[in-house]
Formats: sequence, structure tokens, C-alpha cells
Amino acid sequence: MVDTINLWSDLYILLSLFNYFNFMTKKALITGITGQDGAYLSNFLLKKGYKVYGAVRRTSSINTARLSDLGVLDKIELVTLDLSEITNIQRVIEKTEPDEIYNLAAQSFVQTSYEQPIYTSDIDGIGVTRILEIIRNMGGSPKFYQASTSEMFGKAQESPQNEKTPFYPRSPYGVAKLYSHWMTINYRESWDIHACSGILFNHESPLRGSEFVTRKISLGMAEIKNGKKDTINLGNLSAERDWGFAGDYVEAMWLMLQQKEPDDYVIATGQTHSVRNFTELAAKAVGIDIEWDINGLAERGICKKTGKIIISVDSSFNRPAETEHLLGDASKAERELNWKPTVNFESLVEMMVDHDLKRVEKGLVWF
Ligand code: NAP
Ligand code: G4F
Repeated sequence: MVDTINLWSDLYILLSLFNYFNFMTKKALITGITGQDGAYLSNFLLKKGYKVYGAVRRTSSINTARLSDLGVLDKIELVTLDLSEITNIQRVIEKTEPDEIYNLAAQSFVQTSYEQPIYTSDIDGIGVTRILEIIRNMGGSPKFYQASTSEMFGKAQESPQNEKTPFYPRSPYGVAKLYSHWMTINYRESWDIHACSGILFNHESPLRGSEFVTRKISLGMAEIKNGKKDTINLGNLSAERDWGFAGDYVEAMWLMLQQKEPDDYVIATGQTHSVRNFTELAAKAVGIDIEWDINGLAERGICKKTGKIIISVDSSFNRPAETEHLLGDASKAERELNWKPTVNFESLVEMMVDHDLKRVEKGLVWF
């Protein structure tokens, strides 16, 4: 009899402890979990003890390769969510009851936005309003992070760019993101929502999609080194970007939501480099010295040792309106969030090329 009472009281204590820890565990909902930042952010939040819900949109084959690569796929709970469908978003938020929502989902490729401007506006612009409306109807919580972008500066009106620099987007993507940036601010000011907008400059990693220029180059160099390719075709070699490491930037997203007062922050390294410069370093990382040669109007990158053409310029990669120069000033984030990048440009290029060399050698290129 006494044993039975003890068993019940032990079970009761266990259950109470379980409920207590369950209550204490913070929950995050990440949209765009299958993308580069989704993978790094879920890894970061899991290490902080969060329960992570990852929103994936329905496709014929869901791309969880990045989550597997970081070893987090079986540690998160996947839920189906498409930013085009408000009822779907609402049900997911009601079901998961997150403390924090990180909205990383987007049609994020600038070039595609010129061909799909309406779709891009719907997902990257109105999609954000859909989430904000739901949070508003829920009385102002959960906290909300919006993935804004340096592409909003476009034809930059000053250099470096900070939170006060006027915007001048140059692509449908940039325009859609600027709309959602201001909606995030508007909902914060109108409805007392803890909503932050991170104006993140380009951030890259070995998990970057291969359509973006850095990964296209690192993968291309690894293929050239392994005799699987001769030449990489690129567009505007003079475009300049402030490139950082994605793993550093997801920490800044989290830090923003931990502040007492919600605000907007530029996240950048404070250094800018041209595509040409990235290419030279990536080539060096596979043992190729490039020299540039103007052949008529077209620039070419030639291997000094063999005379082979490694880089050729293909104008089909040029944009109808280009963002020529981006350089971020993240001093507000450094001051208020105590955030600083840890990976410099040279290490980033090396890291990306190293990973791609290993993948190409093992025949393991999956995106
Ligand atoms: P990414 O790798 O292209 O990932 C985008 C994610 O959005 C993917 O998981 C994609 O799902 C998802 N998605 C696309 N359309 C969707 C829809 N209709 N409904 C739900 N999910 C959808 O992008 P990223 O580099 O990780 O960037 C994350 C966010 O930061 C994006 O909003 C991007 O615009 C912004 N940003 C990125 C940078 C950068 O340099 N990386 C800089 C500033 C801002 P699928 O896998 O199914 O395609
Ligand atoms: O790598 P990209 O395609 O990145 P872009 O356009 O800067 O956009 C990325 O960063 C934004 C932050 O500023 C994000 F919001 C956005 O979601 C995305 O992650 O192109 C970088 C530069 C451009 O100036 C482009 O014209 O590289 C130039 N470039 C030259 N040749 C090329 C190529 N870009 C691509 N994708 N492919 C080329 O062959």
C-alpha cells in the first residue's frame, strides 16, 4: 500500500518536473528552415535549448539536405507552411504556440525577381503582412524577426550604409523586402508587437545555394580543380558586396529578439570586395593564379600557368538594374547587441572552397 502511494507521488513529481521544463523551454518557429539561414539558425537555437519548429512548404521532394548536413534534421519538428496561405500560417502558429517567430522564408534570388516580380512581391512582401496580421490578432505576441536585406539600399545613397541611410532598391526583390521592412516597423509602432527587422548584408557559407555568385564560384573552382569543368561563366565582375559568414549572422537575429525594446539593425562586416576579387581568392585556394585580360569588350580570367580561360563573362547574368556597391556599418549592432563577425573574407572564401573540394572529390554535390 505504502509502495503504491510512493509510486504515485514519484510519478506526480516527475510529471510536474516535466511540465515545468516544458513550460520553461522556449519555442521558436522558423520559416524558410530548408534554406541556408534556416539550417544555421536551427542549429544555433537548438544549442540554446529551444524547441524548434521548422516550416517547410509542400514540394514534390522537400530539400532537407542542409539540415542533415548540420545534423539537426531529427532534432526539429517540421510543419507545413506556405507564406501565400494565411489560414495555413494561422493554424501552424496556433498549433506550435511559439515564443519567437523567425521569418526567413522568401523568394530570395534577386535575378529571379525580375522574371517573377508578382510572385516575389506576394511572398516577400504580402506574406510578411499575413504573419503580422495573425500576431496582431493574437494580441501582439509571439516576438517576430523579419529577414530584411541590404538589397533595399540598392543604388546606395551613401557609403557605408547604416540604419539611417535612405533606401533605393533596384530589383522587385528589394522593393518587396522594403515593403515588408516598413510593415514590420509599422506593426511594431501600431500594435505594440515585439517585431525586429534585421538588415543583413550578404552572408555566405558552404550551405549557400549554388545560384548565388560566391557558391557558384567556389563550386566551379572545385570542379575545375578536379577536371570536371573548364570555365565558369559570370556576369558583372565589378559588383561589390559586404560578404560575411551566415553562422555569425544567425546569432544577430537571435540577439535582436532578446533585447528589451525591439529595433532594427544593420548586420555586416564593414568590408567590401568585388566579385573579381572573390574569384581571384577562390582560384588561389585551388592553386590557380588568375590574370585578367580584356578581349574586345569581354573580360576573361586566364590561368597564368596554363593560359586556359578559367572565367568568361556572359552578359545573360547581368541584371536589368544592378546594385553595384554595398558596404555595411554595423556599429549599432556592435554597441547594442555586442555582436561582431568572427569570420573574415579570406577565411570565408577558403572555407567555401574547402567544403566544395571535399564534396566534388566524394561526388557529394547536392545543391
Ligand atoms: P534561401 O537559402 O534561398 O532560403 C529561402 C527559404 O524560403 C527556403 O527554405 C525556401 O523553401 C523558403 N520559401 C521560399 N518560398 C516560400 C514560400 N512561398 N513559403 C514558405 N517558404 C518559402 O535564403 P537564405 O539565404 O537562407 O536567406 C534567408 C532569408 O534572409 C531570406 O528571406 C532572404 O531573402 C534573406 N536575406 C538573405 C541574405 C543572404 O545573404 N543570405 C541577406 C539578407 C537577407 P524551399 O527550400 O522549399 O525553396
Ligand atoms: O550572389 P548574388 O546573386 O547575391 P545578391 O544579388 O547580392 O543577393 C543576395 O544578397 C542579398 C543581400 O544584399 C540578399 F537579400 C539576397 O536574398 C541574396 O542572398 O549576386 C551578387 C553580385 C550581384 O551584383 C551580381 O550581379 O554578383 C553579381 N554576379 C556576377 N556574376 C553574379 C554573377 N551573381 C550571380 N548570382 N551569378 C553570376 O554569375
